[in-house]
Parts: sequence; structure tokens; C-alpha cells
Amino acid sequence: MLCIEKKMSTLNNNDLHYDAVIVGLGKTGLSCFRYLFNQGLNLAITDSRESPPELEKLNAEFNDVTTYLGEISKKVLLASDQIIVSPGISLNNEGIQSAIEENIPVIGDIELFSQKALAPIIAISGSNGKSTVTTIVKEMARQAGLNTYMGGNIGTPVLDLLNDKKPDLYVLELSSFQLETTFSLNAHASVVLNISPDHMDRYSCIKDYAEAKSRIYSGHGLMILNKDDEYCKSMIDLDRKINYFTLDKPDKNSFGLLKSNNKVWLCHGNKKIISKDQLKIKGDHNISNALAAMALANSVDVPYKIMTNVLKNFSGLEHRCQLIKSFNNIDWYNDSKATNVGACIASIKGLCEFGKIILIAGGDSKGSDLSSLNEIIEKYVKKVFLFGIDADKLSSVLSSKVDKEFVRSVDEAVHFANKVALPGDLVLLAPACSSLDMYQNFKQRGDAFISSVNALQKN
Ligand code: UMA
Ligand code: ADP
Repeated sequence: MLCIEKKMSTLNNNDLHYDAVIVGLGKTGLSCFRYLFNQGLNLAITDSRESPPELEKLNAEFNDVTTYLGEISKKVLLASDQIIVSPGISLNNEGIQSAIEENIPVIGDIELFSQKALAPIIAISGSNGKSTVTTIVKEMARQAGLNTYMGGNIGTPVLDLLNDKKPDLYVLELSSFQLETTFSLNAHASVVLNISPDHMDRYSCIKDYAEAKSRIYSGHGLMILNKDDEYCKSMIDLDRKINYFTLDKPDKNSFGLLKSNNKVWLCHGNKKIISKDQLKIKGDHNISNALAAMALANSVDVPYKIMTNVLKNFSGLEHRCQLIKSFNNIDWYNDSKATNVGACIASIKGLCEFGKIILIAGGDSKGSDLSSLNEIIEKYVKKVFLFGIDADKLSSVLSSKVDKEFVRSVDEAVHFANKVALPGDLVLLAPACSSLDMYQNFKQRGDAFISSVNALQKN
């Protein structure tokens, strides 16, 4: 049966009362509905879109759900005992602000999960590297024999993890959006991997954004801090148990790098765990990710041998600095997940030692200042192809020393790059922007790049 879609214009406040209203009918909204429905609550869902992505699934699974679509209505929100907000909706939304003024609790799915979690939580946030570290930690914990569930921003909504039997451990990737509406998280161990500008269309400044991320440290668990990042270091709470990771020499109990026998070693204090050249994932940013993962895994007593085994075999996630093809001695890399300036810089730094870079960049900058890209592009990039809604903005921060060209699509960029690339060069898709102006998500953008590159080879 179809949902009962109510029209805002016909609403009379006296008729309305809900135990909870869910804002957003994406993956999170649907999982929240499933979870709260099972508790017998009187629910409604509202979404600003006429056809939100999970409407069909909701219709297929439930009868007679009350939905208010096409607008997030203040009236509906004010008629609820609590509001469950999806991460894609800003708390600055007018209706949500009115509800907050009326002291109606506004929470998110991570809060609901935190109240009912059945096992210790390892929680991971940061501007970049979250999915990589979350996956490595999950793998280390599983190989150590812990029944481990992984979810959060990485893809599986956390409430779906509660439907299963009790695990030994949850490993959660948490975004700043999710943390804004979380109050009861008390993770066994947490980390903010790094802070660089992202989502500046949702935050007034980087300090606000970092503040949202720092909420991951609420509670009493182990704080793992990045000693190389000023924002992260400043999140310290001296009353708490703390550990550090750094690309420098580690202190007695922290994780860092030591040189020995002409090799660089990832170490826990003085204990050498794995040498840098044994890691499959490359670049300093990935060494930092590996050290953070080791510190987190150590908090649940994963043996060093297992850490080594996982890191020796982990070749990285799809769409993250992924080597797609090498032909005519030209390497083609897909880093579609480099959706902000920090990730693009890390990507160029990680690959520049392997050849001259032809960069494909652009998309939606999410309100970020792109100017810090100029220095590294001037230094390591021989040509940039610019595409997407913020191509002009990106072009305007690049000096006249940079050879740049506008293109209409990733496919066109690939064709033009193929014409100018010489043996020994590498072509890198690292957009520094989100994909949402042209694609459904970074995966679709990465897939478009891959199929264009694969088509080239056939010619
Ligand atoms: N939206 C509307 N109107 C609404 C509700 C949402 O236009 O009424 C838009 C949002 O602005 C956003 C999109 O719909 O552009 C999706 O928002 P959502 O909150 O419905 O998203 P979900 O489908 O529930 O997916 C969310 C996370 N998405 C966001 O935070 C935007 C997913 O992370 C996450 O995997 C999923 O929950 C499960 O936890 C994605 C993401 O892009 C990968 N995250 C951002 C990032 O990594 O940079 C934070
Ligand atoms: P997230 O889940 O935070 O988006 P991912 O692990 O998916 O992070 O990596 C996204 C992109 O960010 C990668 O393609 C890479 O270019 C970059 N990246 C990964 N780890 C780091 C890091 N520690 N510092 C800076 N950039 C990074």
C-alpha cells in the first residue's frame, strides 16, 4: 500500500501529534523509521524533496506511513515530541530552529544508536581518511577474532547494526553532520584523524566544523589524537586517557615513525611493527592513517602480528588513489573520493614522486576556499583540466604559471589528457570538490572516469 502523503496546506495544528518526526527519507531516514516503528511509536516522515530516494523502499516495507514531502514543514515539526534529523539536513533549517526554540529534542540516528549500543564502540572522524581507517580497524579486529560490525557514514546506517545479534565491537565512521545531533556517545576509543576545510556551506568557519568533529570525544573513553594536526591536538582533555599518533618519533606509548637499518618503521613506542615499504597503501597521509588504525586496534588488544598482516595486504578502497591502468608508460589514477582541498593535496603529494601529474579537478567546492591548491599544483602538476560548477572558481585561484584548460566532462578531460600525456606522466582524477553538481555521488564520478580510461585503451 502507498504512503499517506499529507499536503502541508491542509494541515491544522490541532489535528497533529507525533511521537517522533523523521526529517529526511534517505538511507538514514529509512533506518530510523524501521527502528522507531518497531518500538510502536506514532511516526511521520518529512523531506524537502517531492520524491526522496528511499520512498519506494518505505512503501514496499510499510503500510500507511504518514509522509510530508516537498517541504520540511514547521507545523509538522512543532507537532512532534522529538525530531530525528538526517545528516544531510542542516540544524539551521528554519523549522528545526523553531523546534529547538520550543525545547523539542532534536537528535540523529547516532544518538538513538548510542543509547542502545550492545558492545564497545570505536569511533572515527576527520576530514579525510575516515573510510580507509574504519575499514582497516574493522579488518584488524575481525582477524583478531572479534565479531565486529562496521557502519555509519561509510554506508550502513548504524541503526541497521542493532537488528543483528550482539557483536563484540562496533567500528563506526562518523561525519561532523552526524556528530552535531549526538549527545550520548561514549566510545571505547575515538579519533579525529585530521581537520582541513570541508562542508563550508554548512559551517560558518573551520572552527565550527572542528567543534562538531570534536564531539566524537564525548564520554570517558580513550582519546586518540593526531600530534601533527593543530586542530586535533587542541581537542585534548587532560582528565582523560590519551594516546597519540604522529609521523614523527613517537613517545613511549604512542604510535609514530622510527628509522632503523635504512628503513622507516611504523612503531608503538620503541616497538617496530611494520616497515613503511611493506605498506601497500602509499603516501604520507596513508602512513598517518595506518598509525591511527594501529592505535585504535591496540585499544582492543589486537596483536601486532595481526596489524602487520592487515596492513601488508590492504591495497586501499576503490576510488581512493586507485591505479586504474598503465599503458604507454602512463599511469591513470582514480581519486574521485578526493572531495576537498586537503584530500587533493594529499593525493598529489603521495603521487608526485612517481612522475609528472596531469590533474583533472572540479565539481562543487561546497563553499570552501580553494586557494591552498595553487602552491602544490604549481610545483607538481604539468597541466590541469577543470570541469564542473566551480571550474571558474578553481581556475581563479591558480596562478598564470599553471597550464589549465576547461572541459565539459570527465570523459572530455580523459581524452584531452591522453593527447598531452607523455611516457612517465600520471593522470590523476582528484577533483578537490564534491561530485553532486554532475553525478549522484563520488562512485558514479569515479566509474565515469574508469570507463573513459578503459575505452581509451581499446582505440
Ligand atoms: N536532502 C534534501 N532534503 C531532505 C533530506 C535530505 O535535499 O529533506 C538531501 C541532503 O541535503 C543530501 C542528500 O539529500 O544532499 C542526502 O541526505 P540524507 O541525510 O538523506 O543522507 P542519507 O541517504 O541518509 O545518507 C547519510 C550520509 N549522507 C550525508 O551525510 C549527506 C551518508 O554519507 C551515509 O553513508 C549514510 O547517511 C549512512 O550513515 C555520505 C556522505 O556524503 C557518503 N557523507 C558526507 C561526507 O562523507 O562528506 C558527510
Ligand atoms: P573519508 O572517508 O574521510 O572521505 P577516505 O578514506 O575515503 O576518507 O579517503 C578520501 C580521500 O582523502 C582519499 O582519496 C585521499 O586522497 C584522501 N586521504 C585519505 N586519508 C587522508 C589523510 N589522512 N589526510 C589527507 N587526505 C587523506
